[in-house]
Amino acid sequence: VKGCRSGRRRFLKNSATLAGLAAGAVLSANGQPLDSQMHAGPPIGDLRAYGRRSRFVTSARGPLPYAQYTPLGDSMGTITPNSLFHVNGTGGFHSHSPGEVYGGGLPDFDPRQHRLLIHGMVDHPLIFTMDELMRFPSVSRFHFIECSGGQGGTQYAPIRRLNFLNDTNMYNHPHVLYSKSSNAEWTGALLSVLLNEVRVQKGASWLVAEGAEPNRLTRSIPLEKAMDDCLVAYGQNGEPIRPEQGYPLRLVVPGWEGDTNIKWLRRIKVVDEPYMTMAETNIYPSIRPDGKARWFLFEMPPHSVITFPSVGQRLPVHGFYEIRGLAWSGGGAIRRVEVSSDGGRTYKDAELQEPILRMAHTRFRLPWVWDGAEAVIQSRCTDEKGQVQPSLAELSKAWGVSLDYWQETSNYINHFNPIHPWKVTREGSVQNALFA
Ligand SMILES: Nc1nc2c(c(=O)[nH]1)N[C@H]1C(S)=C(S)[C@@H](COP(=O)(O)O)O[C@H]1N2
Ligand SMILES: [Mo]
Repeated sequence: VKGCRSGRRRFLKNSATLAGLAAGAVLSANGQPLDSQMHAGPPIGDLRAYGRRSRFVTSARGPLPYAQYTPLGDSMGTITPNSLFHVNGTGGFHSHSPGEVYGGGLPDFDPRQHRLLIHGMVDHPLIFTMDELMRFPSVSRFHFIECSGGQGGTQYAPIRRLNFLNDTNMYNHPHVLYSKSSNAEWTGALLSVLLNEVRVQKGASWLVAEGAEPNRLTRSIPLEKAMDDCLVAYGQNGEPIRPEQGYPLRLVVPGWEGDTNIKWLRRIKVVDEPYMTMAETNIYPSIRPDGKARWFLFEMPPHSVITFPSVGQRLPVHGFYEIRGLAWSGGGAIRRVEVSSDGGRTYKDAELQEPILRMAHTRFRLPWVWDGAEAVIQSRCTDEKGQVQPSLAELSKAWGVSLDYWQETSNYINHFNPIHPWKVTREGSVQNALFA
């Protein structure tokens, strides 16, 4: 409260001075005259037809060149700007499945040439052009897409082990909370409408979706989900889907493992069994220490993280702060987020920012006064199914592994969603405390 009050008093004092002064001598909250903070900006002729952000804004995907995760630590609200949306499949170094290698550069499909084929167990197989797809009722929905996996082991471990990166020192990157989960408004046709158009035959129960890039990532999806809420999307946050996200067409499978959201979608085959593709047999069934693996665990579990204060950030003074974060779940809407500032001993309910949408990032916040002592802050969310985000200890118990397993294993790990503690040091820096 102290820092807060003194800041407020100074503010009031400045306002009092203001009353007796001519405009122009106004002081800003940091005590500098306002006019010294003004800039002429670029000449109007330099403004491009397609806008750009201020030259003072530098937030970027990273840590490049190995990964292109969303800098969630810099996020505001719930929408991920298209330029900062997580990108999977940049090929080579970071790729962990053949499907994730584009096979030479970013795909560059001409929408006039692009086609979607729907065939298999249907009465009327059809090939759709983009124009034809756009004539179907156009639905817009907010959904997160989160890569479900990361690899354990030592090589590039800080990148591959966690959905939330914090130890990027070894790559000499600036610290920021990176995430493999991004959130956008997707616009497209409902897959169910297209499937009704081709008339799915009796006995069909799955479909196989395939991307058009050279490696043709392919995944099997239950027909039930396809008929429920999947989108064949061409729009992302008010503009055509970005090439990195699958231009001109991608499948959006709300709340399910990122890699079911096939980008550069070219083919859907209606079938009566899963096809056991490379991605679903080799990558996404995470192998447990006892050698067993759970297959086709599609739905992403409840996940939340504090984005402020988070790794790489610094609290300049003691006093009032608003703890802010994001929560999401493949199980539906977020019902509750609790925040602790004492390492999980006690929790308080955070306020959820509306709109609270199903399978979408949800913003939460809680007022907090930092007294200058070391503090461990963390969030825990609950979704509409009543699923609660586990602590690392609870998650380890559920997997039947030790707390060290996650850092030691070279197995590919999926659905890693533990409560994520950040330590605020007495100097005000914020550090990862997950494995502390
Ligand atoms: N065609 C195709 N679709 C793909 C991929 C791919 O390599 N090729 N990667 C998948 C994976 S593993 C994930 S996590 C998501 C990520 O979507 P994003 O890059 O838009 O974040 O796309 C999925 N769709
Ligand atoms: Mo992924």
